[in-house]
Amino acid sequence: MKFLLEIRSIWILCLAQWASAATVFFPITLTWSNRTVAGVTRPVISVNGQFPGPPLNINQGDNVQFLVNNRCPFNTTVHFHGIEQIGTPWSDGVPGVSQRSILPNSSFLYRWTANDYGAYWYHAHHRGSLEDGLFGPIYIRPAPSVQRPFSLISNGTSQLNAMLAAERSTRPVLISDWRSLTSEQIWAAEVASGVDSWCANAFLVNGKGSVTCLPRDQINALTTPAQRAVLGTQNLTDMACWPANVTDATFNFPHNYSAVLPTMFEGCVPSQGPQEVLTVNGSQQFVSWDLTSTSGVIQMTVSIDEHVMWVYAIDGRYIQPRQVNALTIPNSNRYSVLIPLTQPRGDYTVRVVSASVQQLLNATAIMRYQGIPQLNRPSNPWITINNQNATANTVFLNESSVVPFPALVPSNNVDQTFILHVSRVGNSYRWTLGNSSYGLELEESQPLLFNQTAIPSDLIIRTRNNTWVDLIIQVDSILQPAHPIHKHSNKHFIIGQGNGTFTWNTVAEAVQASPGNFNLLTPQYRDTSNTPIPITGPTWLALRYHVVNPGAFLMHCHIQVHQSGGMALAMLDGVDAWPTIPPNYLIDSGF
Ligand SMILES: *[C@@H]1O[C@H](CO)[C@@H](O)[C@H](O)[C@H]1NC(C)=O
Ligand SMILES: *[C@@H]1O[C@H](CO)[C@@H](O)[C@H](O)[C@H]1NC(C)=O
Ligand SMILES: *[C@@H]1O[C@H](CO)[C@@H](O)[C@H](O)[C@H]1NC(C)=O
Ligand SMILES: *[C@@H]1O[C@H](CO)[C@@H](O)[C@H](O)[C@H]1NC(C)=O
Ligand SMILES: *[C@@H]1O[C@H](CO)[C@@H](O)[C@H](O)[C@H]1NC(C)=O
Ligand SMILES: *[C@@H]1O[C@H](CO)[C@@H](O)[C@H](O)[C@H]1NC(C)=O
Ligand SMILES: *[C@@H]1O[C@H](CO)[C@@H](O)[C@H](O)[C@H]1NC(C)=O
Ligand SMILES: *[C@@H]1O[C@H](CO)[C@@H](O)[C@H](O)[C@H]1NC(C)=O
Ligand SMILES: *[C@@H]1O[C@H](CO)[C@@H](O)[C@H](O)[C@H]1NC(C)=O
Ligand SMILES: *[C@@H]1O[C@H](CO)[C@@H](O)[C@H](O)[C@H]1NC(C)=O
Ligand SMILES: *[C@@H]1O[C@H](CO)[C@@H](O)[C@H](O)[C@H]1NC(C)=O
Ligand SMILES: *[C@@H]1O[C@H](CO)[C@@H](O)[C@H](O)[C@H]1NC(C)=O
Ligand SMILES: [Cu+2]
Repeated sequence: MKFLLEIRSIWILCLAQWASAATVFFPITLTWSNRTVAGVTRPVISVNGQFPGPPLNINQGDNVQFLVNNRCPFNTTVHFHGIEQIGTPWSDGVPGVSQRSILPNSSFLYRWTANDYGAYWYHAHHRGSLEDGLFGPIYIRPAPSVQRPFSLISNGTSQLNAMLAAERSTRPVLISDWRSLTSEQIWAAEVASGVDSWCANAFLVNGKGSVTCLPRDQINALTTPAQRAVLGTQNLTDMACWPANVTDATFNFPHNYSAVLPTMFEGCVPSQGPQEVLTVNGSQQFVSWDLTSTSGVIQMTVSIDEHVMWVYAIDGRYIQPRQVNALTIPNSNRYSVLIPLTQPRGDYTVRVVSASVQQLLNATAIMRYQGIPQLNRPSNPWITINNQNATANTVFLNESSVVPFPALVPSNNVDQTFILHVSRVGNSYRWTLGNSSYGLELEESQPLLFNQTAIPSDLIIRTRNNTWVDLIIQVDSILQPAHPIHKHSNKHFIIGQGNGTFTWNTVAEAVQASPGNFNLLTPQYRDTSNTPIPITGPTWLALRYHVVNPGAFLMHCHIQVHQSGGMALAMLDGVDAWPTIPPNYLIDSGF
C-alpha cells in the first residue's frame, strides 16, 4: 500500500514534466494455467491473462516502473533483454545475481530508465520458464534528435515521410519455438536421461501456429547434407529431428534413453492452431516490423513472399540499411525491418523455417494488404522449408556486411582478455562458459550484487569501470550448434571470429598473425552474438566491450537448455565503482 502511494506521487511529479521524461507504470500479473497453443493444451505462464505478454511501448528517456505480481505456484524473475540498466543493476532480473527470486504470491518492482531507443523484450529469467510463455515485446521510440538511417534507403520526400511514419507505428513480430512439454518436464527428462533436448514441436508467430508432421518421404527428401553427415545411416525422426543418440558416435557420455519423453525427439502428433494475419495498408508505402526471436532452442529464418525487407536496426540500434529477402535470427535478437508495400493487394505468406541443423521445422503467417484483393494465386516463396534459396535471386542477410549507423568503433587499447571455453562436461546436457558449469541451483544463492563471494570464484570474472574487455569464446568440440551468447547490461562489438583454437594471448597478437579474422573498423554492435558452428573442429568468437555500468551481470547462452545446463558466467563489472544498493532492493521482495 505504502508502495502504491509512492508510485502515485511519482506519477503526479512526472506528469508536470511530461515533455522531458514520463514515468510509466506497467503492472503485470503472472498466472499458471492450461492454455491451448499450436493446438496443444499444456500449462502456460500467462501475463495479464495473455500469451504472449502485452507490449510495453515507451519513449526514450522514460522511467519505467515494472511491477511483477507472481501468482504462479513457483518462483520467478523478469529480465529486460538488451536494456542496459545504467545505474539500476538491481533491476536486471537475474536470480542469484541481481536479486532474490520472487516467491509465489509476492511482488517485485523493477525500476529502470529507457536510455536507449529501439526494440527489446522482457522475459522470465528463472530456470527454464522462458519456455513456458513468460515473454513480451518492449519498444522504445527514439527521441526526435536521434539520426535515422532512412535516407540511405531513399531521399524522396514522400518515401522518407512514409518510412518515418512506418517506424512510428512499428509492430512487434515475435517468432518462437514451442514445446508440448513444460520446461520442468524437459529439464527433469534431461537429468534422468543425460540427453540435451534439441528439438521443438512448433514455431509460433505472435503466439500462433500449428504442429505439422511431414510425411516420411518428404522428411527424407529434405534432409540436408549437413544433417546426413551426422545421421550416418539413420533417418531424421518423425519430428524431422536428429534422434537422441546421434552424438553417441562422438561422445561417450552416460545416458538412459528410456527416460526420454515422447515429443522430445520423436512422436509427432499434428494439431491445428490459429494462423497469425499481419494486416498492412498499401497506401502507406512501408510497414515496419520488429522481428524478435523468443526461441528456446532453434534459430529461425524469416522471409515474406514476393517482398524485400530493409533491415535498419539490429538489437535496437540502427545499422546502414541492408536489402534482403530472408534473414536468420539467433535466439533473443531483434531485427527491425522496413517492408516496401509495392505489390498488388492480397495475401502473401510469411515463412519461418528452422536454420538450426538438427531439425526441419516451419511455420507460416499471412501478410494481408487491406482492401479488395488483386492477387488471386498463392504467393511465391524465396526460401524452402529446409532453409535453402527457392529462387536464383534470393538474398539472405550477410551478417559480415552489417555496419552500425552512425559509425561506432571500439577502443584499440584493451585492459583485460578472458578466454572462455564452451564445452560439454560429464553429460551431453551439462555445459561450461569458462572453466566450470554454472549450476541452476546457484539461482537461489545470495545475489552477487549484494555479496561478491556468494558463489565459487571460477564462475565469476571481475572488471574495473571505464576499461575495455575482450571476451574470446572458444568452442572446444564439434557437434555444437551456433550458441547465441548474450551479455547482460551494455552491448558489445563482434570484433573477430575464426576456425581452430585461439592460441594467442591477446587480440592484438591475433590481429598481427591473422588480420583476415578481424574487423575493428566497422564491427557489429549488439547484445547477443552467435558463435561460429564447429563443423570440423573448434571455432572462436571475439567480443569487445566497454565497462560503463558497475554491477553484477550474467553472460550466457540463449539456448535455454544450455543456460540451464550451466553455460553461463557471472560478470562483476566495475568492481572499483560498485553501486550502493537502495535499501528497498536489499530485502526479499524488493520493497
Ligand atoms: C492442466 O490440465 C490437466 C488435465 O486436466 C490437469 O491435471 C492439470 O492440473 C492442469 N494444470 C494446470 C496448471 O491447471
Ligand atoms: C524460491 O526463492 C526463495 C527466495 O530466494 C528461495 O529461498 C527458495 O529456495 C526458492 N524456491 C525454489 C523451489 O527454488
Ligand atoms: C497464493 O495465494 C492463493 C490465493 O490466496 C492461495 O490459494 C495459494 O495457496 C497461495 N500460494 C502460496 C504458495 O502461498
Ligand atoms: C541521399 O542523399 C545522401 C546525401 O547526398 C546520400 O549520401 C545518399 O546516398 C542518398 N541516398 C540514396 C538512397 O541515394
Ligand atoms: C530411412 O527411411 C527409408 C524410407 O522410409 C527406409 O527405407 C529406411 O529403412 C530408413 N532407414 C533407417 C535406418 O531406418
Ligand atoms: C541409435 O539408435 C538406433 C536404434 O534406435 C540404432 O539403430 C543406431 O545405431 C543408434 N545410433 C548410434 C549412433 O548409436
Ligand atoms: C532409466 O529410465 C527409466 C525411466 O525413467 C527408469 O525406469 C530406469 O530406472 C532408468 N534406468 C537407470 C539405469 O537409471
Ligand atoms: C510447413 O511446410 C509444409 C510444406 O510446405 C506445409 O505443408 C505446412 O503447412 C507448413 N507448416 C506450417 C505450420 O505452416
Ligand atoms: C540457389 O542458389 C544457387 C546459387 O546461386 C543456384 O545455383 C541455385 O539454382 C538456386 N536454387 C534455386 C532453386 O533457384
Ligand atoms: C557471502 O557469501 C559467502 C559464501 O556463501 C559467505 O561465506 C559469506 O558469509 C557471505 N557474506 C555475507 C556478508 O553474507
Ligand atoms: C570456417 O570453416 C568453414 C568451413 O568448415 C567456413 O565455411 C568458414 O568460412 C570458416 N570461417 C572462418 C571465419 O574462417
Ligand atoms: C563508469 O565509467 C563510465 C565510463 O567512463 C562513466 O560514465 C560512469 O560514470 C562510471 N560509473 C561510475 C559509477 O563511476
Ligand atoms: Cu548454447
